[in-house]
Amino acid sequence: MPHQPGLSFRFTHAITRIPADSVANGLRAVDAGDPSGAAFRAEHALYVKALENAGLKVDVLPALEAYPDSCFVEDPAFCLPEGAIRLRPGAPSREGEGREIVPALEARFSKVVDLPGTGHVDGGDILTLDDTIVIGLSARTDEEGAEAFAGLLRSWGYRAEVCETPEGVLHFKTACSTLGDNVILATRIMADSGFFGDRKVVVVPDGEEYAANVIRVNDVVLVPEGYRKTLEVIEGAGFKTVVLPTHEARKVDGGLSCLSLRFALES
Ligand code: CIR
Repeated sequence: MPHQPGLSFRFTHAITRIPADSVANGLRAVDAGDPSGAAFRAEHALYVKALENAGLKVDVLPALEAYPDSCFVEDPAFCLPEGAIRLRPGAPSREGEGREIVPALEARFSKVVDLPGTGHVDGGDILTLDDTIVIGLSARTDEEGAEAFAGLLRSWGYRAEVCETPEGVLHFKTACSTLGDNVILATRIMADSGFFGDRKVVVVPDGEEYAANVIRVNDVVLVPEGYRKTLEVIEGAGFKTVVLPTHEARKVDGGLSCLSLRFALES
């Protein structure tokens, strides 16, 4: 795929979904207490505002009580300038979220297609760089899904690579993010994995691994609140930052990237 400067961080639009009260039943690896729907909605409102301040038009979808994890809209779909792809999330309780997000995709894209086959891919396992789209195999993204997704991307003219998400990491992007401009933010284990070739990797300081999930949105990097050392390394690498609370999302293994689908459209 030709290098598309800014593919990974130049956006015009985002789709988000308000957290439901049922988020208290959201999936999590370790129980650190239930998130509160009301407190999560307050944090979510700040998140939407930050995306708007970064220049995006944000579609805010209504809460879906039937799907506790449905505010994590990154997982059931994937968007590129030329079209959207409905994915099949790997957790059985989340599989129906793909169907629920289709109307919002159709409102923004003339081309909306399904992940071919019967395999599973969570959007959290897809890292878009300016020259490659990396798909991490994980407990949620299986080989069949990843290969079908990579094939679809290649048919659209993109370069796609499938690799292994390190053991014990929920999603590939739980442990790394693109800061744009060929710079990756990653935990030590991801930085040492060799996935990123000769790209510059900024390593998240020990003990702050949760802060590896940030999002570059146009001219700013959104960073979770409470990770001072990571904030310093990102700013030290020359990026402007905006800090946002993610305390409720974190209780159910969610981070900043999971809460939106971000894309660039011409109008
Ligand atoms: C889940 O386990 O599916 C949700 N509780 C959290 C999803 C986070 N999504 C993401 O990292 N893309």
